[in-house]
Amino acid sequence: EAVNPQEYTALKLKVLEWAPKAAEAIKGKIPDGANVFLVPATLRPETMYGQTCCFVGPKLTYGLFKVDENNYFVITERAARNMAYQGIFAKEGSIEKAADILGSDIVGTLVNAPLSLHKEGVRVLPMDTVLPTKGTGVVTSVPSDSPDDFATVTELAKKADYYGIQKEWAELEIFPIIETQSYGDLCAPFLVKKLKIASPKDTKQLEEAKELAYKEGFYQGILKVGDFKGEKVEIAKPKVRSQLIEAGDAFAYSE
Ligand code: A2H
Repeated sequence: EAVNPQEYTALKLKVLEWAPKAAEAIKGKIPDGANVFLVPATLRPETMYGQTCCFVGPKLTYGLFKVDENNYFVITERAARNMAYQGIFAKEGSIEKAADILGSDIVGTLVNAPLSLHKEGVRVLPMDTVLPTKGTGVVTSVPSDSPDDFATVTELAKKADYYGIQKEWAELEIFPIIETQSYGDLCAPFLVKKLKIASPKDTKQLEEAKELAYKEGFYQGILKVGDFKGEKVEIAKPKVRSQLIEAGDAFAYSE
């Protein structure tokens, strides 16, 4: 890891409406009217059109970290420490935590997902396989192009009661966003079916699906939506990333 730093795109998903328990946890801890963002780290900024929800680890603890007077991020403390040395917070080198929030308490929160075709916002949902040691501990879900994400939303919709969510939160329409030669325009659902992946616990097949989807999408994919529609993913990827960063909806984050 130290040899090969990973350059992520950190996306700012603004909280529109808190789940009740999260609202309780942050009550009185930040100024009235301050903006709060959930901040997933992604390697595929060109897929952000396809966001249908945002995952947190239900058992993980997140912090509400101050960026500046009016803006706060919900991320792991580990990610906040890294960000403090990357010029992301107003106060270089130090972090200021306003509150702790348990992942499961954030579930149900409505957030705005930049570029997503779901303009009404997407819900925060639980994903058991979120690693606390990678990225920000927040993962934006693109089930059209990520086999992990597709397997998880399928599982959540199937067992909505068990996961304590509303079924429709996991069933937002999955729009095709990238055309590929080998797997059609819904790469992840295609591969999950082809490799007979039944649940997020099929980690070995998911690893294979992820590899296939990543290679095919990156090297053969063509964007079907957005300002760079018709362009190869390889070419469009940095353009989508720059556009998000220039709009103030994302920033570079590395670890
Ligand atoms: B990717 P790498 Cl469409 N735990 O974003 C588990 N997974 C995490 C994570 C964490 N703490 N933090 C980030 N990730 C996911 C989009 C995407 C991603 C697509 C296709 C493949 C893909 C939408 N989800 O990743 O180990 C995030 O999901 C497959 C490589 O640092 C992030 O990019 O290489 C990716 O894993 C980072 O994984």
